[in-house]
Amino acid sequence: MEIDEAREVRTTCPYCGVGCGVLAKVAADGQVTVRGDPDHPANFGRLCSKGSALAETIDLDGRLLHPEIHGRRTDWDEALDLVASTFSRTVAEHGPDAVAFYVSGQLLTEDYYLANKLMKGFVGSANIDTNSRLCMASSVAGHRRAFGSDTVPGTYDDLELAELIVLVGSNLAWCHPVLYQRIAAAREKRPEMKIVLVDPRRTMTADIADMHLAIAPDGDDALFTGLLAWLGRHNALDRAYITAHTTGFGQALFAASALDLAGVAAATGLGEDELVRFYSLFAATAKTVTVYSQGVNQSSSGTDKVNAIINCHLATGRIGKPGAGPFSVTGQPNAMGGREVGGMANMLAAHMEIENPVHRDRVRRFWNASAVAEKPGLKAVEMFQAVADGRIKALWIMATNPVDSMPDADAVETAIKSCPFVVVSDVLARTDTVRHAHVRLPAAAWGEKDGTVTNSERRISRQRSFLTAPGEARPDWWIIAEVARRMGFGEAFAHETPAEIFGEHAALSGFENDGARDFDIGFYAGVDAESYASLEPFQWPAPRPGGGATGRQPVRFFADGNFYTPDGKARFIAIRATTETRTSPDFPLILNTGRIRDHWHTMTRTGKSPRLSQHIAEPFVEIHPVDARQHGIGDADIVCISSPRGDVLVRALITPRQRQGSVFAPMHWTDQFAAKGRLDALTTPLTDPVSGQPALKHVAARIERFAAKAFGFAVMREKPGLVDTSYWAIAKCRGGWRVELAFADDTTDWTAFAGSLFDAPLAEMLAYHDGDAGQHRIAAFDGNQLSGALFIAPGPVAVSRGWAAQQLEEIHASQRERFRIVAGRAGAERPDAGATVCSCFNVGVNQIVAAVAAGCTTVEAIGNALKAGTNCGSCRSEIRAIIEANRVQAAE
Ligand SMILES: Nc1nc2c(c(=O)[nH]1)N[C@H]1C(S)=C(S)[C@@H](COP(=O)(O)OP(=O)(O)OC[C@H]3O[C@@H](n4cnc5c(=O)[nH]c(N)nc54)[C@H](O)[C@@H]3O)O[C@H]1N2
Ligand SMILES: Nc1nc2c(c(=O)[nH]1)N[C@H]1C(S)=C(S)[C@@H](COP(=O)(O)OP(=O)(O)OC[C@H]3O[C@@H](n4cnc5c(=O)[nH]c(N)nc54)[C@H](O)[C@@H]3O)O[C@H]1N2
Ligand code: SF4
Ligand SMILES: [Mo]
Repeated sequence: MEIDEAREVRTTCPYCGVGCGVLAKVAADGQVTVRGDPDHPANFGRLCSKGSALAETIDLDGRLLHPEIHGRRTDWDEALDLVASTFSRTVAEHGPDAVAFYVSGQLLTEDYYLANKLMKGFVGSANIDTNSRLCMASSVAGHRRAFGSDTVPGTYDDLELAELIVLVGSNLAWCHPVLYQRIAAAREKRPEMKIVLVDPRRTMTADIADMHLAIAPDGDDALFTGLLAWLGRHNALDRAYITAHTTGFGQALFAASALDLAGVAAATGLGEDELVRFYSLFAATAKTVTVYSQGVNQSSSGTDKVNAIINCHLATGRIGKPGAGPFSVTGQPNAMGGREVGGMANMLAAHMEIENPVHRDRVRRFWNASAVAEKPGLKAVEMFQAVADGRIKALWIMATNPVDSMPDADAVETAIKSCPFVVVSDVLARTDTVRHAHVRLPAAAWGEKDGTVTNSERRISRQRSFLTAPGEARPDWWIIAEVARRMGFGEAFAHETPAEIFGEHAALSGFENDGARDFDIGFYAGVDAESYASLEPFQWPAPRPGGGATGRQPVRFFADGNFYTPDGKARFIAIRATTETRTSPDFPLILNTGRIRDHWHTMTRTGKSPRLSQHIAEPFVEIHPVDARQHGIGDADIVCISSPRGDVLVRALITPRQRQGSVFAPMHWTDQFAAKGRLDALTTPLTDPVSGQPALKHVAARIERFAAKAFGFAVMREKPGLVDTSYWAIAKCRGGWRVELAFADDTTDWTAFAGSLFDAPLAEMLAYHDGDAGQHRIAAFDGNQLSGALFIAPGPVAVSRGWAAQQLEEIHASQRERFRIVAGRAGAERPDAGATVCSCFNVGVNQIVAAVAAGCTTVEAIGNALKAGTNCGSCRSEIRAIIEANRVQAAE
């Protein structure tokens, strides 16, 4: 009966920009379950591995539960007073530009709106920037150059209607898995649909692609200017559209023609035949959607890449039509909402411009603002430089972890450490950033807070709370409003609920908006509590009735060929593709960075989930076999990657999917999960000149084999304190924790080391030592249960990870059973499942390989045999790749 009483709450997944609807249910015993919302138009019930594992990430382990000043617990009054008085005093003494907010696309729109209002309308500075600067800034800048507004014209339906989808710098299978699944399903229905992937790496997304263009890093400008020139030469332009609805075509075509086909081939590293095949396909397919993401945005030429793509769509009139258009997909759950509220330093609010005096005056009147910022503020990279050189004296960081995610992260950490006053609002008590805060403010987490988010297709959905905030945690909007009131701005920050804030945000979007601004949700101006509570997902624009469409009718932007530029025409941008060599004899490789399937950014949430932590359990670098050989690196070696900025230690993963000359490493590992895995210690502050977005995908680096004298693997029930080795990486598993280890010297007393890991008395340990072979196995028990086991070998440890982790959950009744853990080949009698592929059903790579050998040659057959891939489907591309690889092997 307990379950029946449970309430199912309709809310939204807090991870990626797909913005899937989820149904969350709390049973009477407190057990939370989460499933996809079948009625939500983003996902129609689907979820990926991260969404499916949400219930594993909401425990209170490590939560920040009370405000703290200098590490001392305090109450809200004291903390808020200190923040307000310090910000006020700093502004009074040094001017408004001496303070800054660094915020996040993971704030809800209501939080974001208030933070922006406080800084730009009342503090009087525009020094509020966001991690979206690292994420969407180039797309925003490109849209504004081309359309006169930051409008994303695409919708998810377009992906299903398209006949050609070009994925540029997007690993959709792992980063927007439900969109990937929607495309895969559409293609199953219409096999004639074509997909082209443009990515230097052969990612899992290549699995769905008819053509993979393994482009040279930053070759995209050349590829798309080359395409424009080719369309011109092959009579594939929509001349009528160009004439009626655009300007600047002549210059753009002229600039694009600077490279001939051979030049494009050289600049992109692609064959002329490949180029011609792609160009012909593009020319011949009216219904083309070009989806792009960080391989485009995170570049020193990111804005040009965006416009090079948009140019091709304008030149063919493929925009504002069903199944056609450029489509920048957002990364974070509320990246789009952040753009609506003007969360970036160079925007105002509701898509108004800070440089525009009419806009400033309008916002001032609407807010009754005491001090509207007069000029753009500092963009993220500049902001932390200003912190470093003392121009910024008080900094408030909300819902982001810049010590791990900003480029040149060691310098960012030093800057934060040197700042006289640092406030961090976070849900965790300990992150690499929180540890440096003078004031720590406990924020309510997903599941506890109410508000709205906007996804990649401009769809606004409610996040609804289904849990009570623990301890004294409070929603971000409340924290911001309290500080604003204490700074003397009570009247403008009198909001008592998120509904009131949303109502005001909606009203501003419609205020004096005669259709000149794309972002208009005036329909919801002053929305009442009840309507807000039951708000259904809707797409913007949603102007007031009478002002055009009603709140529910989706509008297709640019369908009439009108844009938001002064003359109403879209602008071609003339782009000359340049190639830049960043490598040098000292740093001969290009480091590319990004994401993996089951972790989210700095792992503050996904790191809590045993399921998600098993897919890839340690930081790694993908290296092409030829580069690996040249550098004397073997599979599973530990590798030191260094750049002029810093270095990290990660595991080698040798694969031909990687482009020769480039290496790829994930951005996720932090000081909380690895000895030296903070990848952004390597990246540089080089930014795109237009957008200020850092070039996180193209950094000169070198790799060296780390000469480990011994390797280790350990499982343990309790999280260890300090792990004293050169290399360690820790991951959650069902019975506790698993740790990968490597040692620079071999003089360690292994039993004592095991004692330090497991916090167990040395006398009670079982040990097996073969000094000559360098093999050591040590296990500690607490009664019948394993408290920890350590395996040491001279090379990468061959123990089955799954088997070892499982021992933590089993009862070892007899001494003989206990001894089995350290004797013989550990787990040899049981097949090793191998690295987890399907996190939903915990199916490992070796099980899939065995099933392939037994005759399962389709993803469906594997699903029938092992269930793998039959729940969220996020691993289906990997399963297909494993089938392919093993079929090939069988054939050889
Ligand atoms: N699992 C998971 N999903 C996520 C996130 C996560 O942390 N984990 N984060 C979310 C967020 S905030 C974001 S922004 C998105 C990002 O989503 P994506 O942009 O899809 O992810 P990335 O892995 O950052 O980069 C995409 C690809 O760009 C390629 N690339 C690198 N350089 C170039 C280049 O010069 N040209 C081209 N064409 N491609 C290049 C990389 O090889 C990489 O495969 O993912 C969102 N979804
Ligand atoms: N090398 C490299 N670096 C990158 C990228 C890359 O591709 N390569 N990608 C960049 C991109 S696109 C992005 S988006 C960034 C992401 O980087 P970050 O924003 O730094 O990453 P997160 O781990 O998502 O950090 C979110 C923080 O907010 C906290 N938090 C969670 N919920 C709440 C809440 O409700 N309120 C508050 N106050 N706090 C909360 C979490 O505990 C966590 O500390 O990384 C960027 N950095
Ligand atoms: S695709 Fe996955 S991570 Fe993204 S919103 Fe949907 S369930 Fe969440
Ligand atoms: Mo992002």
